Amino acid sequence: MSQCRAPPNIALIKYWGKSDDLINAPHNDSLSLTLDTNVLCSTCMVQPSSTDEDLFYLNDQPSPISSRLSRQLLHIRQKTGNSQSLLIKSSNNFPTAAGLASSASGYAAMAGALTHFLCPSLDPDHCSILARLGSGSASRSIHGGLVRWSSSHPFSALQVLPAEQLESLRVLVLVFSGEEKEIGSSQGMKITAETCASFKTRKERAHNRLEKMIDSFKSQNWASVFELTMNDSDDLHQMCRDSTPSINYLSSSSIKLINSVQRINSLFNTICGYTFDAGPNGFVIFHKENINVVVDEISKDFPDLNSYYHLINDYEAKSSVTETEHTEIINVYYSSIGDGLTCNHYQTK
Ligand code: 2P0
Repeated sequence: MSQCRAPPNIALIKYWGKSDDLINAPHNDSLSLTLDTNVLCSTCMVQPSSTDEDLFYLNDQPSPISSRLSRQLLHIRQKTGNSQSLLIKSSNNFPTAAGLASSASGYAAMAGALTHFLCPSLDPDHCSILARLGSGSASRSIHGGLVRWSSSHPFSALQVLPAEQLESLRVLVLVFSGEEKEIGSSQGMKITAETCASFKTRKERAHNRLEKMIDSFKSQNWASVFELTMNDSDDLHQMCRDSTPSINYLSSSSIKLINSVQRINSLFNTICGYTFDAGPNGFVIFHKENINVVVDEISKDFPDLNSYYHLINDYEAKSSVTETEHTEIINVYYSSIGDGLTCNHYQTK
């Protein structure tokens, strides 16, 4: 049996729009940081099925095989010529209702376990392509560190910088809502592509920012990395609002967090950046030496961050921890930059 673990990733230059829906080919290149599997992770186990059918379990519950998983299965079977039926078990170490997309980590772990079980000699690039067939952003979770996913054929994701070169970077995730979003990202991308005027020049904007951001990472110009991150998040959410129907993924808490980060940056010379995906939850990126300033300032606007201080392991709480009512924040994750997919093979009896 093969078992793989994969983390989520957070895009600094966002994937939004597809040039081919069937294979999740992206409209523009994107750039992401891979999170740490010790904090957030999906696990997938693949072994031979005891029946003639493929069987799938999600979080220990028998579940139907989604069209996305079918696409992965078809692809790997065509590639390997191996058609044995499989038992596939996938689970997340974070609650499905945590308000965080589990598709990137989930489909990356599935791609890893299917590849590892059926064709261990396939290279990680191919694994990334298989992950993409499940969910576009999953292609980036195969690799660790800073990852670029290309919008040119064969649309694979490649590592730009390994995690060890990003050792002091941290991502603080503030979960504001666990509710299902009204418009999922695939649908949101389609609406934006069809109706938003500024989408026509999105590819160029994303490309310019991405090239500048890679240069900024390499020259360790962190203020520029954080500025570009915020600009691209703002770009995505402006395009969504300018679509018909207008899509608003941000909540009043997200806006408040944007204001907190802007205040921190005006007081301390751009030491952090915010970014938001297709939902209200906030991701704040900074270096661990700035943790105290970042957390202290954000706590002024979000007093209930107090009760999560124990999860923010670099933070030295200066004030006494007071249990406050959880009015806005429903969960907090604090992650360093991780190494991506890991796989193991076990002999089953
Ligand atoms: C990203 N997002 O780059 C962007 C930013 C959301 C906002 O990738 O249809 O779940 O499965 O390819 O990967 C979410 O989209 O979409 C996403 P599919 P996916 O992270």
